[in-house]
Amino acid sequence: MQLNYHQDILEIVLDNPPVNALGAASRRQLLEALDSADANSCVSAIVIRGGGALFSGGADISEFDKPWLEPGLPGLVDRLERCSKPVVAAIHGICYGGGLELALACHRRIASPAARMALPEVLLGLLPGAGGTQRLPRLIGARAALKMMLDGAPVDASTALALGLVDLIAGDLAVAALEMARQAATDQIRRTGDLPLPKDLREAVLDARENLSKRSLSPAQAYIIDSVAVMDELFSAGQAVEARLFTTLLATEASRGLRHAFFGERKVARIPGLSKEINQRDIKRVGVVGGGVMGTGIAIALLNAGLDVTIVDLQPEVRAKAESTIRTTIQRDVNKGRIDQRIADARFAALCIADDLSAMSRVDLVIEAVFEDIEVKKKVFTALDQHTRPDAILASNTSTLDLDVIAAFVKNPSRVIGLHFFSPANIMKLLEVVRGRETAPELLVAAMAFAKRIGKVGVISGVCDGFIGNRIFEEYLRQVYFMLEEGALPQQIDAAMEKWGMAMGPCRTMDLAGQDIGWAIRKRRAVQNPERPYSGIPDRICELGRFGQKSGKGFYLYPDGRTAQVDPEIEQLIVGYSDEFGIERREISDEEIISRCLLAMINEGAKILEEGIAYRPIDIDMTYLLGYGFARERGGPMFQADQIGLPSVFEQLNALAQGRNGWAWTPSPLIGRLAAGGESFESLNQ
Ligand code: 3H9
Repeated sequence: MQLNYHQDILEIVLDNPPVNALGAASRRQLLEALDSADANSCVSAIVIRGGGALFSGGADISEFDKPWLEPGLPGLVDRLERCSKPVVAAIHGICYGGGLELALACHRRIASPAARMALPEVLLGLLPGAGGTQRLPRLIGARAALKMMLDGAPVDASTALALGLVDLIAGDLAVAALEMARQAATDQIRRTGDLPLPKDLREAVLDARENLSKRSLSPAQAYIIDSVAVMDELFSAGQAVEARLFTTLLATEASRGLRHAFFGERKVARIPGLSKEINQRDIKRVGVVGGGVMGTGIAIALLNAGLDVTIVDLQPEVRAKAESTIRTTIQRDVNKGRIDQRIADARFAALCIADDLSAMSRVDLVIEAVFEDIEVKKKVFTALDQHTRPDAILASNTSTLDLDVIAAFVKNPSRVIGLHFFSPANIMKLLEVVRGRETAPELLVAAMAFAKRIGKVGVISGVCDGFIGNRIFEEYLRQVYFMLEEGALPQQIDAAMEKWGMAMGPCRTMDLAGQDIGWAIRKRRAVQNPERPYSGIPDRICELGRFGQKSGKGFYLYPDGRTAQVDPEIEQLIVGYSDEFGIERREISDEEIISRCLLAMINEGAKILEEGIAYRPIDIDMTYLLGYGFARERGGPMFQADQIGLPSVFEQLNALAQGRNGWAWTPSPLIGRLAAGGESFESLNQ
């Protein structure tokens, strides 16, 4: 923390890079600075600003699972508000969470035009716990404050000014803040905590509660409303409730899961064992081979990120469809006010659609998104080898084929990498970055930077059938199908998993993805891994031509093409299958469904770790949170394993291995070792 004296004004500069988080050391220094300024008759006013590019990212989230160190943030913020000298918050860049709560306790606030302010605690399963729920409504009204706290989204400087969250916007912030402090020194101090209760308190709370019942909000959102609802003329009364609710939320699995995901999203970007010296590649022009659904989605994601895109497809009707889908999707963003026409036109101008791979001669990166057949891939990669610059990166979007085999189709396999997008590619945040045996390390660095550039999170996987995501999904589905033959029905399994936190149940997911895709994979695996058979139920469904949504029926009926409707024929088929194979159907509880699905994911995840396919458990968790609809509050399968406790996971796997289809449950030795050593998956995340 720096202290600068400008005659009688003390300027306190928060200095805790990279985000000026208000960790214990910063809090201590700030408290000391305030105490000494208060006692110093030469100081007539104080300015607090952030060093570097931002004011503050808030409380130090990494301290939340450790014992609290004094001074706590709520106490410090109160102390600041009680300061006998006026304090001005000079806000530039980000001012989030505890950082904004600090600013709220200052007596005046001035912001730079590009400043952004938010109380995003809700996104971590928390509420603003340093007086935010009590001060923000007093300052800007209960309705506006509830909105900011319930969605956690930032407001820009001009919105903040209109709301009364800041008093002034100034281009030359440092100078204007000193000027404001000088003026404040002659005025009476305005303390936010002393403001009267907001006039709209009752009404805003009632409306928010009504929304709560309509949309079933999260516990953090419910507590935010509760904390605002108890606001009292006596500030400390509401604050005490806020503190209690904050502590309660901090201990919930949801908040721990969300914080795990927050750090995980950042951790996966670090590639273990790679030197920081590796040069970044500049990727500006990208080629996409294949104009189908996947290629089109990838192209939209690239265009949205401002890249030049060349799509090559041999078939004129596919090219025409790709172009019209891209135009419609981008134009929809204009119609919805997300971008202006000028940006849309620039995106259209950056698109080129061609019928020959010679159009790839200038690109920095090619992403192949053609049919999942090794012979087709061979043709494409052999041609790309001739038509691309020797230093261009060649990426395959394959989801299940062996990347090392694909890389061998080109003279220099070190320039081949896997970039596995998830459908719809312009929406899903996950990008599985697959490192082949020969992939050059600099390509991994380039691919991870590229993922970030196009708004995705890259997770690195080694080569295996299905990589991280689909390989685990296979074991999940295997158990789902076994449970169907043992007594469950698709609607029960889907409902149980969705209630637990999956965005979509497994049977509905397969209907959406296309049952024929799963069928083709099962046929291939039946040859490659005959010792690991599936239940025959999904094959029976495919034999009836029920490929899911696209054919109007799969596990369910889709009368309108989208909404799943239970089909008694499927129940008959499933029950008939059990009879045919002499499998005695029994009641399967929702708990068993959830537990078997989860244990299957955990066990395969552990095997993937042991084989070095994933670097860390967090890579698996992020794959599932970002690509497979695993609820963020649940933290991912490996996080869940730690919640259950590895000794219990190991014991349950061993018990299952003794039962029906026990071969599918051979416990991962890694789980056994970690359990015996009293360790967790989290211990491998460092
Ligand atoms: C809170 O304030 C509670 C209070 O109400 C009550 C308390 C009693 N703490 O995202 P980036 C790290 S809750 C610790 O890549 P960007 C991050 O992990 C908090 N660390 O940068 C990363 O580390 P590494 C409410 C933090 O420029 C590095 O900083 N606040 C924190 O893309 C760079 O981060 C929030 O929820 C933190 N608060 O985005 C804001 N923030 O380099 C959370 C970041 O080792 N933070 N780190 O991987 C953000 O939204 C973004 O980080 C921010 C910067 C927009 C600030």
